[in-house]
This record gives sequence, structure tokens and C-alpha cells, in this order.
Amino acid sequence: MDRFCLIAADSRDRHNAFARDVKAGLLARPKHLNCCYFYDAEGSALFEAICELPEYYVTRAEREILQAHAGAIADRFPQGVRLVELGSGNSAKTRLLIAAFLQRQEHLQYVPIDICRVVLQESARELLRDYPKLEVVAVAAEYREGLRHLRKEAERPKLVLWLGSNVGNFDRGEAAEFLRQVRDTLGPDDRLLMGVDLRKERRALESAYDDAQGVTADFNLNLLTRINRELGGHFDRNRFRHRAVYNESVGRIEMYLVSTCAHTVRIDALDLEVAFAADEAIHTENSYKYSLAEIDALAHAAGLVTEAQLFDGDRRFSVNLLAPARSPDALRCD
Ligand code: AVJ
Repeated sequence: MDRFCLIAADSRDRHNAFARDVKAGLLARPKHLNCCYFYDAEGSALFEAICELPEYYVTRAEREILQAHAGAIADRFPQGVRLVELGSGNSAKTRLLIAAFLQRQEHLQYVPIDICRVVLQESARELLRDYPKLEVVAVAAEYREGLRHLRKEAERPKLVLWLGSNVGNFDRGEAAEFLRQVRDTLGPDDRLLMGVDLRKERRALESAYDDAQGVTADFNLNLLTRINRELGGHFDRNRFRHRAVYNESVGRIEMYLVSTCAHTVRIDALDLEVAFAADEAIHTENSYKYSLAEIDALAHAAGLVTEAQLFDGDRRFSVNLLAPARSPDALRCD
């Protein structure tokens, strides 16, 4: 199929990185696991289920914004612009933008970058079926790898998408540093469209990350199942419970897997025995929330300026259109 191409990182390298990170994280105090490992095929499917939950307002709010503004966003770009998306997942909301651009230009190249190859392939198939004028260059890779891809093709006109408040998984300083690297791949007419979840009252946040049906708990616990399958782990999911708490002073949801009793877990491939005390937690995710001032500070620290800031009707979520700030050198030349 000549409208599709997949660029994938070496699966052996990724397996080794998983083994190394799990070992380091479970030997650390406090114990932690990197949230990028949530997204195996099962975890990605569970995340898609989260996006449909009544409590998880994030996806709905962002979709509402894109529905209202996709056309106006597309109007700002010249013919022939490409869409590059970091952490594209199933690209469901991106369809709104793809459709808007395809109403304005004959062809569109879309470059989804995601760590889950299964999801990339599946969603690319559906996109190509639904949009005959679309070309998909899928990149199965982590953000770091994705940045390398952006750098390689920096000079081609593009809109970079970073939706879903994926930025929330980074500490604030790391987020600024990552965004600065994204900015360095932007030409003067290129833009970044970034979805950022907003600070809000504790109750709404904590139920969004600890839903009544227990889908988020399953999503969190799936990390243990993945370790069992891929690394010969012997975790018993019944001995752990999901915990999500809003740490208001730093403005982030923290997710944990908490051991319900004192016990030891063997992981064969790591030749490791991990001891858990009763109530000992593994920290598995941070999801940072932003005030408007914090979004401003983030953009500024990354060398970006806000061209447009869009909200859903309840002002729970923001979509930010960001341009590279003109460097002092460029100003001097004018
Ligand atoms: C994909 C990182 C944006 O933080 O809201 C959802 C992941 N974790 N429920 C988020 C997630 C638990 C999600 N992000």
C-alpha cells in the first residue's frame, strides 16, 4: 500500500529498556514504574475505554474544542502543510483536524508517532479507508525517538499536535525542556497545537482517575500483567489495589499500585525478588494539571508564544496554538 509506511524502533532494544527500567524502578525507594509502559496492546485498549468513561472529562472536553475550532485552525495554514502528532493513540480526535485540512487541500500527509505499534497500524488502516487523499507515515517510537524524526524533516511545513494533555506526564521542568526541543524543529510558519488539562477541584480530578467501573484500576494493574507476561513476573493482581490522589500543592494526580499485604514477588527474567511491605506503593504515573499562568510560563520557558487559547464550555480543558518565539537574533535582522 503506497499511502502507508511504518517506521518502527527495534523491538529487542525496547524489550531491554523495559527490563532495565522495571528492575531499576522496583529496586528504588520509593518504588516506581514509568507510565510509558502502560501502553502495550491491552493497555492501549484500556486507555481507549478510559476515554469513554463518564468521569474522564478530558477526552470529551478536548473533542468539543476541536469540533468547534478545527476549521478555523486549518484556515491558518498554507496549502501542503503536514500534520505530525506526538502520542497519537487511536487518532480519534485528530480525525476532526484531518477532515478540516482535507477540505482545504487536495492531499494530506499525517505522521502519527506512538509507542504502541498495534494501535498505530490499526488506526492507520481505518484512516486510510476513510480518507482516500490521506497519506500516513506512522512512527512507532517513544517521544525521544519521535523528536529525532521531527528534527530529520524540520524544514518541511508542519503543524505538530500534542493532544490529550499528554504533556501532563512530564514534570513541569521536563515539559519545558521537551517543548523547547519541539520548538527547535519548528520553522517560522510552523505551529504546535497542545491540549492541556486545567487545574480544578479535587473531586472532579480524583473521580476522573478512579472511576466507578474500575477501568482505570485495570489500566494501572495491567502494568503488573505486562511484567508477568514479558519478564516472567509472578505478580498477583489481587494483592495490589489502585490508588489515585490529587496532590494539590504541586498540581498533579498521582497514581499508585499499593500492596495490600507484606509479600515477595519473583521476576524470573530479571533474576529478582522484590519485597513489599503492607501498604507499600509503586508510583506509576503523574498527571500534571495547569493553571493559565502555568501554561504561559511553560510556553515562555520553551521559547513559544500563544497565538490562540481555546476552551470547552465548562473551561475544564484548553487547546493552545503555539508559535516559535522570534529569537533575539531574528529581531535584530528585521
Ligand atoms: C494519556 C497521560 C493524558 O494523564 O489523563 C488516564 C493517562 N492515566 N487515566 C492522563 C491516564 C489514567 C492520561 N494521559
